[in-house]
Amino acid sequence: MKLELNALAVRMAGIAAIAGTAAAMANAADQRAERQGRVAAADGTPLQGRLELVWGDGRPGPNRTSKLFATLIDDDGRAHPLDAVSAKRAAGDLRRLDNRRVAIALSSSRSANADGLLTPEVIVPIDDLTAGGGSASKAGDISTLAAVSGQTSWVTVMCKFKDVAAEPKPKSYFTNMYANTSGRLDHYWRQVSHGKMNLAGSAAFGWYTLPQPLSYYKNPSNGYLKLQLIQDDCLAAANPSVDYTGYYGINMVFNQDVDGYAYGDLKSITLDGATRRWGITWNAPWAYMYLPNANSGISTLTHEMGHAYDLSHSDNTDGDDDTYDNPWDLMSGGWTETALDSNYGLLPQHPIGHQRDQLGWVAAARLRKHLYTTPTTTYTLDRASFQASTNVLLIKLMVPGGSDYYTVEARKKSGGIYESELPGDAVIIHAVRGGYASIVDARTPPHTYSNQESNMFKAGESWTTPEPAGKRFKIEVLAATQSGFTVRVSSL
Ligand SMILES: [Ca+2]
Ligand SMILES: [Ca+2]
Ligand SMILES: [Ca+2]
Ligand SMILES: [Zn+2]
Repeated sequence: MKLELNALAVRMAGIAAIAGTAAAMANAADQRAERQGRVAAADGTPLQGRLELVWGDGRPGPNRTSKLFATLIDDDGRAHPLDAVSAKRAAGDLRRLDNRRVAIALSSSRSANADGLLTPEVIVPIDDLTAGGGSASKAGDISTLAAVSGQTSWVTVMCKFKDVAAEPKPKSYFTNMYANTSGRLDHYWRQVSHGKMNLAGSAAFGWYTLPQPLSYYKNPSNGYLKLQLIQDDCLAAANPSVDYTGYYGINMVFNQDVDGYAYGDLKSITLDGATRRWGITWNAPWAYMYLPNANSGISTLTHEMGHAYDLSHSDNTDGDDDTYDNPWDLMSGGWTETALDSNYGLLPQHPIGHQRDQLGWVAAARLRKHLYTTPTTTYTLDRASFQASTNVLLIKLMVPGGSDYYTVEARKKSGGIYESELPGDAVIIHAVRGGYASIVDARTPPHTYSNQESNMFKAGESWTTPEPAGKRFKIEVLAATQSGFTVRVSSL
């Protein structure tokens, strides 16, 4: 224990030193180039800039893996790829620092690993400091996502490798993917946002031939797609025909898989004379079309669009490294418990209530915040897919003395095509800790995949949150209704 405390003290001292140095640097911009030159020599001077994270989602299947690419963009616009494992360790919760201004102290002994990736020792946010207000204590605050509303048009850019002739689908396929008809993207996003946003004005362009063969876009040391390189070439190929400023996001579709991953991000790009954030996704054929005997289809492309709306994965509570084991969420499942379209493949299920809430899609009149001091209350909870309902859509149970809470929502298989393959009709509960949601399980230990009866609370069943007395809630499902459940919440 003593050793752990000592290690923490050393770490805290390091963070304080970086914060102090960063503040000094902000007042000495003219020295920046010189200092960054020294960073390249790894003398311990912090590097600063904007941190960019890109999610990589492995091809769907039982051993699906995720990948996180972390890059520091310095003030001269240079990209410094970071080793993600070191970066996670250095930041604590790396995901909270996405798109924030950070200072990074590199290992003094070894600044880059064998792949040429920088290996950070400590990463701290400094945007509060450079803004002249607040303090480092704000660093751990959960950032609130920007609400997504109105028209968010997307453009699909179809790019083929110079040495691969195949055109897996014609342009009409990608244009029709955006239709406001069942099983297509405009319809899906209108449904899950309860009409708060749409994809009107979306379009597709291509095929364009990339200037280089496939191997050129593959990192020889780790086999991964070179995301920035193929983005630059693909968007440049379409640039004369596409005015990117008219779109919220860009779905890049390629004619062959390079590394077994699809990617999605919300990132700052300069295009057509504008510098702003675009949603952007990188898709292999399995992420956008049906392939026989494969877990393929637009559930993955839609999941990447979720990342491009700034959503993170949800999870369950089994404690494994797999964040694809919550089949109730677009941002976790997507390859089981989803409907299948013979042309577009696997269709996405709805996002969980926590994701909807983050994007501003839960109407205030249908959201209930239940505090510990709130008297015992019975709620009429309707299935999350029921847009026209005036009953409760989402209950948040606020744990006293912190920012953690639980979400309670109802899901039904009768909620349209996207919900038709759900594990069942039930109330489901998520623990939201540090801003990230995990579906709870009444069984100990939790199931490794959360499509089980113990993840579903039905009439006559109840669950009590695990906090100590004085901080916990009991959730009782009293009865099923035609469109949901009645749920009683009491404090214990
Ligand atoms: Ca253009
Ligand atoms: Ca898990
Ligand atoms: Ca699992
Ligand atoms: Zn993902």
